[in-house]
Order: sequence, then C-alpha cells, then structure tokens
Amino acid sequence: MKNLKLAINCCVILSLSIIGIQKIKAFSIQESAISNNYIAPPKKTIKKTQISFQVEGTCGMCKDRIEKALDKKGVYKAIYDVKSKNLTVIYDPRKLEEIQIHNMVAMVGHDTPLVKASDVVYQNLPDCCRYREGAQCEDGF
Ligand SMILES: [Cu+2]
Repeated sequence: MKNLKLAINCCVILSLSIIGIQKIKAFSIQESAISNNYIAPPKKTIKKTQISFQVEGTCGMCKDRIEKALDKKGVYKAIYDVKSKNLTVIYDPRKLEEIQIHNMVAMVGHDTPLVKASDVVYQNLPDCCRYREGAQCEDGF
C-alpha cells in the first residue's frame, strides 16, 4: 500500500514536470517565431536609442496626434513639447529605423526635418493646427 502511494506520487510529480517542460518549449517556439528566427539576447540587454528632432505643431491636439502616431511596436516612449517643438523618441533600433519614426509623424500631418507631410493629410488638420499658416491655438501654446 505504501509503495503504491509512493508510485502515484512519483507519477504526479513526473507528469507535472513534463507539462512544465512542454510549456517552456511552447513559449520558446512562440518567441522565435515572433522574432523571425533571431535569437533574442537576455532581457537585461534591451536596446534603446534616444533621438530628438524638431516637429511642426501648435497645440495640445498636435501633441496628442504626434504622440499617438508613435504609439507603435518598437517605440518605448515619445514625448512632444509644443513650446520648444521638440520631439524626443526612445525606441528599439532593431525594430525601427530613424526614418520610419519621421514617416510616422509626417503620416499624421506634421513636418519633420527629414519628411514633409503630404498636402492632403495636412489639409485635414483642424484650423488651429495649421502650423504652415502660422496658426495659433487658444490653449495658450
Ligand atoms: Cu494642434
């Protein structure tokens, strides 16, 4: 009887550890699929690059629009300061190139030093955001 109990216990432990191993395997397969066969370095070496450049904008709405445009995979942080017109972006250089960040901003209507927004997108901005015409917003900026 004691032996049987012991055997059952062993069985339970063995199957639990097999489940555990399978879970770990499934997880690493998923990981490598996401990163395109790229073997990710240990988590502590997350790569971050910080850049800053001028972006045309006039108000809080512009700030929201610009920051939302950068709410994308590979971007850790995007902060736009309306007063200085300075945009700071912290991103993963393995996932994005600098020019892509400029493109994301221009796509929502804001000119950057490298990419000019298309006229069509620009014309759809609210009146107070038309920085090319020297628009000023009422929210104090
Ligand atoms: Cu605006």
